[in-house]
Amino acid sequence: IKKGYFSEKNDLWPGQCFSLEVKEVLHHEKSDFQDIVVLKTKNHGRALILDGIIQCTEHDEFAYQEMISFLPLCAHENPLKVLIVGGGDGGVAREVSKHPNVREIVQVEIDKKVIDVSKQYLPFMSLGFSSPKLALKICDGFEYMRKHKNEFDVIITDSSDPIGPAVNLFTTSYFQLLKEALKPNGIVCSQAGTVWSQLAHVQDTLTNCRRHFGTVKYAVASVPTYPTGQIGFVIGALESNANLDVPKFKFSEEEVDTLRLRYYNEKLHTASFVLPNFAKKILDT
Ligand code: AAT
Repeated sequence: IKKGYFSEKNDLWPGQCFSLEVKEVLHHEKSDFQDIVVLKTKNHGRALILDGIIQCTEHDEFAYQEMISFLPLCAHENPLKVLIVGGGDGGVAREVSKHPNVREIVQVEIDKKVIDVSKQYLPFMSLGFSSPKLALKICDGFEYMRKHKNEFDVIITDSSDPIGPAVNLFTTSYFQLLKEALKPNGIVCSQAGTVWSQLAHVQDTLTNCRRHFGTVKYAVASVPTYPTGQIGFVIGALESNANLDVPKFKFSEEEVDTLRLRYYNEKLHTASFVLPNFAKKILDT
C-alpha cells in the first residue's frame, strides 16, 4: 500500500471495491495469522486493514460496534456475563462495558498483534481494553468455545470475514458450541455480511444458526466503509418465538448522551430487523 488510494478488492464482493484516499501508512506488519495495516486516511480518520479488508475506520466504526453490541444486550432480560469472540481493536469491549447490567466480560481474540497495534494507533477503540470488567484471552475462538459450557448470557462474535482465521466462526458446529456455552435465555450475535453482494453467504450463516437456536433473525446496519455500505448481524435466541426486535432494556435520554451512543436507539433496534423484499424472501424461514 502506497500513497494514493487503498482499494478493498476481494472475491467476497466481486467486480466492485471501495477505496480510501491514503495520507500515510502508519503501520504494516505480518503477524502469525494475517497481514496488518493501519492507514491515516484523507477523510475517514485512521483505518485498520486485515488481509486487505477494512475492519474499521475512525469516522464510522461506532455504527458497527454499537449495533453488534446493543442488539443482543438489549434483547436480553439481564446480561450479566458476556463473551466477545474476535474484536481485536477493542471497540466491542468499549460498547459492551457501557451496559449497566453487565458485570463480567470475557474476550477471546486470536491475534495479539491486532490488540497491540490497536493500542498503539487506535486509542479511541482500544480504550475498551481498560474496562475493569474485562478478562482478555489470546486464543482461537472456536477452540475456546469447546471448553466453555453453560457460562454466558450473551455471546458476540465480532469476527473478520469468512476467509483466513475466521473461517470456522460461521459454521454449524460453531453455532452448536455457542448454544452449549450459553446459559438459559442466552442470546448470540454474529457479524454476518451484506445482503447486496453476499446474500447466499448470509443465508448459509442463518441456516447454520437455525439448526441450533429457536429464534434466528438478521438485522442490518449502515456502515459506509464496509462493502456495499451495509453490514448485518445474525441474532439467535435459544427459546422459540423470542421477541428479539423489541428491546427489553432501554437507555434513558441522559444515558444516550453520557454513554455517547451515536447510532443505536430503541426505534432503530426494532427497525433494523425490517428487510427489503428481495432479502426477506430469501432470509425468512
Ligand atoms: N471491530 C470490528 C472489526 C472486526 S475485527 C475481527 C477480529 O476477529 C480481528 O481482530 C481478528 O484477528 C479476529 N479473529 C479472526 N478469526 C478469529 C478466531 N478464529 N478467533 C478469535 N478471533 C478471531 C470485524 C470486521 C468485519 C469486516 C466486514 N467486512
